[in-house]
Amino acid sequence: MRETEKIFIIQPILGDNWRVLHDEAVALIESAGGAYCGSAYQNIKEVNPATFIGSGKLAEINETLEGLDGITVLFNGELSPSQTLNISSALGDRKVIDRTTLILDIFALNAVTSEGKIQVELAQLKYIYPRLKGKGAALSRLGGGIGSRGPGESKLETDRRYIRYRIKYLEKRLAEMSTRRTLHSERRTKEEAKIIALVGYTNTGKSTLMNALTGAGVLEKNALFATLDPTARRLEVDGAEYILIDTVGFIQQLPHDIVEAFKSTLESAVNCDLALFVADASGDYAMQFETTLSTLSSLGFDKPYIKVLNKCDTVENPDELPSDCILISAKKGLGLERLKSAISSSFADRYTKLKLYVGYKDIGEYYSVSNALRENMREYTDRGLEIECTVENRYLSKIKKFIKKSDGN
Ligand SMILES: Nc1nc2c(ncn2[C@@H]2O[C@H](COP(=O)(O)OP(=O)(O)OP(=O)(O)O)[C@@H](O)[C@H]2O)c(=O)[nH]1
Ligand SMILES: [Mg+2]
Repeated sequence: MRETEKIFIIQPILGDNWRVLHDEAVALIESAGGAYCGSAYQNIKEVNPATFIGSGKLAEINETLEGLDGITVLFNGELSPSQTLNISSALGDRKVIDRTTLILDIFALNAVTSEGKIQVELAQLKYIYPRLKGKGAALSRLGGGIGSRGPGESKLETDRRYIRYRIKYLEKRLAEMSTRRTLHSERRTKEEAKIIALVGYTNTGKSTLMNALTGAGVLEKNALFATLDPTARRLEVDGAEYILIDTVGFIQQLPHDIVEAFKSTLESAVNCDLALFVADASGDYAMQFETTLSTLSSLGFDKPYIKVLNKCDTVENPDELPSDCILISAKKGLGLERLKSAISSSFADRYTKLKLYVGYKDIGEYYSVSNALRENMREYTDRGLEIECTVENRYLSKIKKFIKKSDGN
């Protein structure tokens, strides 16, 4: 087995959440199979275009690391190719990776299905491609280990033309897979089971909750991005059937190329009927909810959601947690009944059962709006159709004309 790679963090102090970003970087290093071995921090007022942080600070870090071989430096932010090169040179040609490269590396390690692998390779190649311009040396300096793993590993150093060709090829394969899935989900819509999506920050317990609710047996692990491939299971709540899906988690500054590559996977979450936003009650849950909402919104998400605070067993004063959240412990099985009633009432508040009357002359018009409702019963009478149906409230105005008055007309 390869010796565990030791990683030293350079943390720029920019904005007020640098501490959380730093602690996340330590967890990211562990999730990538590396060992955290220390940090240097610098207050940044203005980004130095050549080296991001100041050159004096870099000289100081170089001294600290002097004589320590085999230590990789993680710059906890996104670097341009020339910044990576310059920092590496200032540190005696040490291997330097940035936060994006590290996250891509973890994704590469954890991708299981062929779709997941393609998505990761695509994200990696898209990140690397513009970085191969001019002096492409930043890459070859990676020299194996963390930051250079993944499905495209052996090809990273080949030329831009090959990468361009490969990106096109992978995009085409992903599109084919996505079409197949759309067909699948159309069939599912016909079955009418509503889709509930577990979404949220990484490592907050989405998969543990999936297991607690459905006995799915999916991987739960104290690591970032343990889940990459979505799983779907049936879930029964108060006699109603739903499909619960567990999918990839989010993090602050999730690389754009990853969101883009995982768009097709995330589509199932974006198009759900209800989302459960899961956050860690013992962590910075406000930031976690905000990151989840903004990442999903960038993909067009506009569905109702319930905020769920998990890991409540680890909090001393759960009473102090925000009251608009459902408090649970997926691991201990606490609060699950409360969550189920919140799910039921979210749906109950959103749907109305109605009787409709459609005169035969209006049938064309009825069909043009009928996809907004679910027919439970239909009867043909002398003058038209009598229909019992369930309608999502936001579509009520579309079918107003057909709603049967209580006097029978
Ligand atoms: N104390 C405590 N730990 C929990 C609870 N729920 C989950 N965990 C732990 O949190 C860690 C992450 O759980 P997962 O279910 O894998 O989290 P996830 O959100 O699916 O994470 P990713 O798939 O990596 O994004 C595991 O070590 C779980 O055992 C809980 O209610 N209480
Ligand atoms: Mg998971």
